[in-house]
Order: sequence, then structure tokens, then C-alpha cells
Amino acid sequence: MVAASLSPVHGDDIKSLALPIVDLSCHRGLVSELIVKACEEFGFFKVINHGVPAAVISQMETIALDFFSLPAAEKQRAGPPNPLGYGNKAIGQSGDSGEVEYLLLHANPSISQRGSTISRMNPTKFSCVVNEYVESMQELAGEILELLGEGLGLADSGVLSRLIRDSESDSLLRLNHYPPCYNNKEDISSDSSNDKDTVRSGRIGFGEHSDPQIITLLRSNGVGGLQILSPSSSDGAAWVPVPPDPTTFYIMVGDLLQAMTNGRLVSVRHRAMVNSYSSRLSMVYFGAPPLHEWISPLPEMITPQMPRCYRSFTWAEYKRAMYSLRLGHNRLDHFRQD
Ligand code: GA4
Repeated sequence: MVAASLSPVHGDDIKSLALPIVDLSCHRGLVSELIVKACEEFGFFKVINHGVPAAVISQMETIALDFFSLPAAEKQRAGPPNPLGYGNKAIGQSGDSGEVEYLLLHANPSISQRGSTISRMNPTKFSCVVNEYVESMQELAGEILELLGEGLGLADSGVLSRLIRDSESDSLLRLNHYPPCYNNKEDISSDSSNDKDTVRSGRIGFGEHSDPQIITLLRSNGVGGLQILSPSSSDGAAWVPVPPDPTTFYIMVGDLLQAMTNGRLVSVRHRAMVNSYSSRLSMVYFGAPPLHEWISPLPEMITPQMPRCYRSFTWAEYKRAMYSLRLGHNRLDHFRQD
């Protein structure tokens, strides 16, 4: 367990809290139990001993940094994001923005426009590195969902993992670059990995939201900025800074997993703050089902104590709703069972 402590940002309540860590090399039964608990309490946990080769991660990081260091005009050739492609500050289509530039790619190489848009770079090399990273993410996400299925006691424990392993899954890879946000001289002399820097900068890189998909796997460099909203504390919700750890992955429950578990697992609300003097790079895989897949609460998750609370919908329908709403909107509320 890790603990982080901080002072408030702009009047927001910031809390010290131990965040769950799951060691994937431990006994399977124990791991699946811990994953369920973390997803019920936080919708969030960190995985260690995840088995993703360090070279796959570092190659992806290098190529992402190469892309973001291209001249603005070159990067813009991969944009505007509609919704895939390169974006700078504008997020989505409903007027949201943040101190971030990003590249949003489809995880399926035949759908993504990767090669043609990453102009000045070597498109073949870029595609190879992305494919290798995405494959590792799909494998890790599949393994975590399989463990989750076992921990939840589902009759068919592969029902969740199959959705993202499907060859038509609509998963995405997002590369986010948060340039530093200088405020004053004091900022420049401080320790970059310390969350105090994100407090001092106080600028929002990516505003509060939950991820719409099934599961998110996030890896960032050693610069802090990610914060999660702790849902279930006696004194109300508070922002919890997540200490950076480039050797691990942060796992987040998405809206679809909340719907399929009939609200037992919670999609975590989170945001990214900008650090006062170091660039933050995050590489985020969003595991999603195929577009026409129906999403419904699983039968085992519906009990007399927990009656069905979401109606059935397709991922395509959910996506239409999410693009019509603002980033911070609680979009799952629109899919509650009457
Ligand atoms: C949040 C999670 C992913 O980054 C994302 C985002 C998407 C986008 O940037 O196009 C959205 C946002 C995200 C949810 C609401 C809509 C759509 C921006 C936005 C305002 C790629 C995703 O799938 O949903």
C-alpha cells in the first residue's frame, strides 16, 4: 500500500490515502480477490510484476516523445482529432479543453490512420512499436479481466476478457503530453516528481471524468499529475494524488464495467494536473468491446438486494451519448433502468 499527502488545490479537498497495489505474481486466488476489492472500493489499483517487457514500454515512450517533439505544423498533419488523430488543448467535440497535447489512435491497426499521419517519422517503425505495445496491453487487460471474472464468481469467467480480445474490439491508445506550466522561480527549483509541484501549478491538464470503456491501463513517466476521486470515504469524496511510478501500470474501471457489474464495481473519476516544471507523458490503453456489442448487467450481478439498475445498450449507442456530452458528465446516469 502507498500513501500520499498534500495540501489543497484551489479549494478542492486533497487527501492522503493508501491506494491498492496488486502483485500479479502472487497466488491467483488472492490476486483475483484483491482486484475485486480494489475495483469495488476505488475503481482503481496499481499493478506490479505485470510481465510487460521493459523494452516494449521504453520503445513506445521514445517514439511518443519523438512525435511530440516534432514541429507543430508536422504534428498538426495528424489532426484535427475527429475523434482520432492529433489534438492540442481541445478535448472531444463539446468544448472541453486542457493543458495537453495528444495523439489518439485506434488499437486495431487496420482502422488506425497511423502510418499516413505520422509523416516525418518512419511510419513502419511507428506502427510496429504501437502494435507491439497495444498487443501487450490487450494481453494484460485480458488477464486482469479474466481474474476479475474469477473473483466475481462468474459462471463464465471469460465473459469480460473476450470483449476486449475480440478482433473487432474498439479499443484505443491515447498518448498524452502535458508540457510544464511555469508559474514562478520557486517552481523551477523544486523536485519534479513531487505532487507539490502539481499543486503549485494548479492547472488542469485533463479535467475530471470517468473513462467510458471497460478498462483502462495507464502508464506514465516519473512525473506526478494523476489524481483520482476517492468515492467512499466517511467525510465525502476527495482528490487523491497518485504517486508516479513508471515501472507499473494504473488500472481504472470504466463505465461499461460498472454497468456490466450492475454498479458493484465503480468507474473511477480522475483528472490530470499539470506539473510546474516537468513534462508528463502518459500512454493510455482503453479496452473496449466491438461497436455493436450489447452491454447489460450480468445475471450473477442482479440480486434481490441489488436489483437491475442499468438498461441494455450497445457500445455504439453509448459512444454517441458520450460524444454529445461534456467530459465531466456522469453519462452512465442516462442508461439507468427506470
Ligand atoms: C475520456 C477517455 C478517453 O480519453 C477518450 C476521451 C474522448 C476523446 O478525447 O475523444 C472524450 C472523453 C474520453 C469522454 C467524453 C467525450 C469523449 C472527450 C469527450 C469530451 C478517448 C474516450 O473514449 O472518452
